[in-house]
Amino acid sequence: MAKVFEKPASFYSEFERKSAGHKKTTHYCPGCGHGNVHKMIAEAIEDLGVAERSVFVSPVGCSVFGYYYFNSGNFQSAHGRAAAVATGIKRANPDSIVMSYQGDGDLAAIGTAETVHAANRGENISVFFINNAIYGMTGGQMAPTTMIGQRTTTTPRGRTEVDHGNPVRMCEILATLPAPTFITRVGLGNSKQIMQARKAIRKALQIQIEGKGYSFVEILAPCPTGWKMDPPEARDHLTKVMEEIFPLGVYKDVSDEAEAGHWNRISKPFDVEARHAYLQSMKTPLSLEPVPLAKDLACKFAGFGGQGVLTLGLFLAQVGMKAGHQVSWIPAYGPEMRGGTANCSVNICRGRIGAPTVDHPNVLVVMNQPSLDMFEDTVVDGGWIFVDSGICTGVPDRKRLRAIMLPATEIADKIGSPKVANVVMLGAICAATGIFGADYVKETLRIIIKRKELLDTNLLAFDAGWQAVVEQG
Ligand SMILES: Cc1ncc(C[n+]2csc(CCOP(=O)(O)OP(=O)(O)O)c2C)c(N)n1
Ligand code: SF4
Repeated sequence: MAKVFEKPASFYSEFERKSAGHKKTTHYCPGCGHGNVHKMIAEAIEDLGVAERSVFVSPVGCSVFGYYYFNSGNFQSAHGRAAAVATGIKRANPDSIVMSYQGDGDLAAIGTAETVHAANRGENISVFFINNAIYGMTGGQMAPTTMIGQRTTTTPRGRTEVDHGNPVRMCEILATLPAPTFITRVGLGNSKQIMQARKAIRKALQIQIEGKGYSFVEILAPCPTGWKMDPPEARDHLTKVMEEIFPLGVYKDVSDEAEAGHWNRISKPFDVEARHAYLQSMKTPLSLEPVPLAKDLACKFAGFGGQGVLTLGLFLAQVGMKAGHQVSWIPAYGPEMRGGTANCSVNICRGRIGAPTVDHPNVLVVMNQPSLDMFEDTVVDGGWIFVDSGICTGVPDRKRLRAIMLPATEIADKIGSPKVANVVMLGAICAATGIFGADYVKETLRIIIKRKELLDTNLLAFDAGWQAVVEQG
């Protein structure tokens, strides 16, 4: 039977997103490692039969245009954030096969925190780390992996330990963590290494397909342009020099022991179950019992900057969190520090939160007229709207919405501080919706507000808001 060699179907046959005249070739320089690795990933995706489920997360760096080439789901993330973006995609779509593809500047400089924490959480993703010891895209500056003595545009006399520190070795660092399943370093220096790299890429994807957790494949790759070498010289440099500093090999592999869905429990430096039970049994004075939630809340809090609408959202989100629910809080600031508009979205849900921004709230609090004008129509039918009636001149549509008109700022003034108008509103929301009991919320405020005088004023404000709603019947 004839063997047919062709481009994998998970690679576009023509790169339509590129400009006219460049639809057949990649944008990479001759001899660049990115092209090789792209091809290996595309072949693996196809051979493993996951093309329809694959999502490729491109970084900022020379491979920023990954979406030109991969006929898969594609995301282009902000610099260094690929592992965080991949985490979000995977968690929201557990059936997807998510690849975080990153250079050394992206992964080991600006993105170090995301990288370490995604690995430490044992996210079920595959990370492909292209280490060419330089910032290729921006013209050859020093990278965290640049070697001692290596000349770059920012180390014209060579990197030194004293001025710049030693090259960062990511496999060695990540292998100290208990959660990752597979950590390996491979190279593209010769055909034997390329075969090993191919195998490692497949293995990383296979581990994810089986739900066994986090894989990290570091690939030593040539950058002839940044290194000022021709492609054969660059390959030699890779095997003769880079490998000494970055030894190839498997740094961690617990894939045989890993169980699907329990990947971050597989290597046990201590008895995880016993430790967890012990921590759960600790009763600190600050712990609160969970309370059930009758209805998911999607809230928007809006007003002038300085009125405390963001803090109001934060308080309610914290109460929801203490009560044991899924919560999110996303602020949106106007450009001015004070006097500008501000709003935030808060979700408090029994299940997973799909998107943190709230476009159609079932609870809206408006502390000024522009916010009432802007957001009233976005509230779902039958939703709640809380209006600071001392500030807003308009009246919401009471036929469509459940409206509470409350002079929150005036009430706060009487208590002694207009700043606690937001907590007056918090009291009103809890009283009207019945979402959380007064004692429970006040207990949470006692935990989160540390200064006694502030706490006392806030507790008074909460009670006043609650009372005002009770009096309205
Ligand atoms: C927030 C931010 N900071 C800096 C940059 C500039 N920048 C673009 S790519 C890059 C480094 C790329 O190097 P690397 O991750 O090693 O990838 P390579 O280009 O070598 O593949 C930098 C610093 C940017 N785009 N965004
Ligand atoms: S600059 Fe280096 S990393 Fe970038 S495309 Fe060229 S060879 Fe590849």
